[in-house]
Amino acid sequence: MKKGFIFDLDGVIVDTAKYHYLAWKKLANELGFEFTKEQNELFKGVSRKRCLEILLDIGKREATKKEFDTWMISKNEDYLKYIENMDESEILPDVPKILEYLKENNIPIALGSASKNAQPILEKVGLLSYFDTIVDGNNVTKAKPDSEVFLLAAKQLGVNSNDCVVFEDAVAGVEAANAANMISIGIGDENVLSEAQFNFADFTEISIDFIKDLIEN
Ligand code: B16
Ligand code: MG
Repeated sequence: MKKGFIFDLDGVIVDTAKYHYLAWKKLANELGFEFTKEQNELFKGVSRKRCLEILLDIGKREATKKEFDTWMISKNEDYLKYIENMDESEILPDVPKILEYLKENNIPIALGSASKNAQPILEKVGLLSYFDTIVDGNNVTKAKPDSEVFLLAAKQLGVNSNDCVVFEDAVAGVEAANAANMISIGIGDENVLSEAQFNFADFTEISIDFIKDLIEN
C-alpha cells in the first residue's frame, strides 16, 4: 500500500507561534487588555477566526461584525510583518532530514495546515519544492479538529486516508488525524498530545528506521 506523509506547519516545520503571539498581543494591548504566552497555547492549530473569538472572550470584549473583520485584517498585517524576514534558519531541527529521505524514496508529501499564510512561509524557508500538495486554511471550510484538511491532503496525494501519517503539534490536529484513521505523530509535549499514536519532543528524536517502518508496515 502506498503511504503518504502529511505535515502540519506551525510547531512542526517552523515555530511561527511566536510571531502569531506577538501579533495577537499587539491587538489585545490596543484593545486595552493583556494576552499572555500561556493563553497563546490555546491558539495553536486553531483558525484565525476562532483565535480572535477566543481573544475577545479573554478580554471580555464584544465586537460588531465590522470591528471583527477589521481586527482580523490588522492582526494578519502585523503577522505578515513579523514573518517577512523568515529564512531557512527558522526550520525546526532535522525536519529537512526527514523530508529529504521521503523525497529520495518517492513518498508523497503534503502540507496540512490551518494557516492561510502557509505557502509564502514554505517559500521563505526554502522547503516548498518538497511538497506534492498544499492544503491550508484557504482550501477548507471546517477547521481542525475536523479532519477535512487531512482528508483533502490524502485525496490530493492519491493515497488512502488510512495509509497516511500525520505530524502534528496541536491537540486539535491530533484529534483530526485520529478521526480520519490516520497514524498520528505528536510533536511536542507527550502529556499534552497524549491522544497521538506516537510521541516525540521534536524531529531530532525520530530516526530514519522509524520512518522506514512507517513506510513499510
Ligand atoms: P493564519 P498550523 C495554525 O498553523 C497556527 O498554529 C494557529 O495559531 C493559527 O491561528 C492558524 O494557523 C491560522 O494561521 O492566521 O496564518 O491563517 O499549526 O495549522 O500550521
Ligand atoms: Mg501546528
